[in-house]
Amino acid sequence: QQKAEDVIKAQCEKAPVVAELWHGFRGGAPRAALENLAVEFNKMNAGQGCVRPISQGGYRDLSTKIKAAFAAGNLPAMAQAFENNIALYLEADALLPLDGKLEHLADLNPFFVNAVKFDGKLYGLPFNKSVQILYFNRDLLSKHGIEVPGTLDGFIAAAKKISEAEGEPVYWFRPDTSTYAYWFFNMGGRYLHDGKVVVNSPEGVKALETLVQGVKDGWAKPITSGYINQNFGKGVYGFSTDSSAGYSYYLRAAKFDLGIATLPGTAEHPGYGLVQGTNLIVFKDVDAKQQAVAFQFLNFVSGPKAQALFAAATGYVPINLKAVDEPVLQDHLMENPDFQVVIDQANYAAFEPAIPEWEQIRFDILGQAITEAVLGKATPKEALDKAQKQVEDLLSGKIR
Ligand code: FGO
Repeated sequence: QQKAEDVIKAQCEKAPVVAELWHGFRGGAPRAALENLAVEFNKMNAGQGCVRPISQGGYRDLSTKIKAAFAAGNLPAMAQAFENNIALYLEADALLPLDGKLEHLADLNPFFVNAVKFDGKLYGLPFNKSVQILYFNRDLLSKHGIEVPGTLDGFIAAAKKISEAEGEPVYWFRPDTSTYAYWFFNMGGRYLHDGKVVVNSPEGVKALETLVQGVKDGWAKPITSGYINQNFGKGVYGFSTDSSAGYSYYLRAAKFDLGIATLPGTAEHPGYGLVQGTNLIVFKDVDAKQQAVAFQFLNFVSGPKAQALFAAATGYVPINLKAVDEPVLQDHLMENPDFQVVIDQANYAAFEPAIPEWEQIRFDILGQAITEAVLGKATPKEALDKAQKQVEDLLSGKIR
């Protein structure tokens, strides 16, 4: 079988119009699923135009390259973008509104659609949107007679109990803004207070203290290099709170019975999971023929069938609400009933702020603070207070 990338190359050589799609998938099921959609689209659209997905590295490499392309004037027709990336690109007036262009809009998850509206206009198509879920080692829970925890306290208690019995921490986490968001949001935290970004709220300190204390108390293990699924085998894995888009990677790497569940929250409802993954955007300063192909592609990939295929292959949330009625997704749910977790968790989800500076804040400021505190280089309060100062300097234009 020919590699999808080579098929696309051949398809685009013959096409009168080539619309590039810059993305941040390095490989694995997400990249394969995206390329498969492009192959299908290009086949249908033969003789008219083709879409060529181009990996730019990871998500942050992608936004760096897009910013460079603003200056160089070599923007693609389409790209993936987080909500905060959209806010940033809008400062450069670089995006085409999608209002009136999306065939499936009425069927798309309104929660995700709402997140890509800026000043009442639609600037993105939610495409590969993920939500955090609870991953767990079913064998380990059975061994210790522990049920899947439903509440935050129950979660900590379960992690403690198994960790004590195993003699090592079984809740694995990456000390980053994503993992932290789960604890932060479920302890009642929010980042925006009357339009001001606050990263050192009492809830923020409490969330970070919980992780730091978890490490000290021996139930939480920081994974400082690679994804969690890349570290299986290096100890006893029990739980993680991670993106649903990791599902294919986790399944492939796990030598144990992998379970997934909605996040521990309260007695009344599941915990809130951070929404990650990206939207597709169309750039303004690009040939109209390419833009026309881009719009056709957006309509293709947001259809129920394409979304059913894409979600089943990856663990991303199907953004078209009709995707669940598609035979592909019905069959997938029969074979793997766990997938329902992803759909259910999408009802309990939360976003980080969609402000232009957020990417810088989440990695270079807040992310740094979280890592420092978890590694014991500062107390949670010290680390977050310092981060708050940096956020204020950044937003007031001092360090931009
Ligand atoms: C990733 C990043 C952002 C922003 C969140 C932002 C930028 C986070 C987090 C930093 O599509 P998602 O849900 O999941 C990714 C998907 C495709 O690569 O598969 C996941 N993956 C990949 C390989 C693997 O071995 N295991 C695995 O789980 C991968 O995480 O996006 C989640 C992880 C991070 O990239 O370290 O979104 N994120 N908000 N990145 N640039 N800007 O505002």
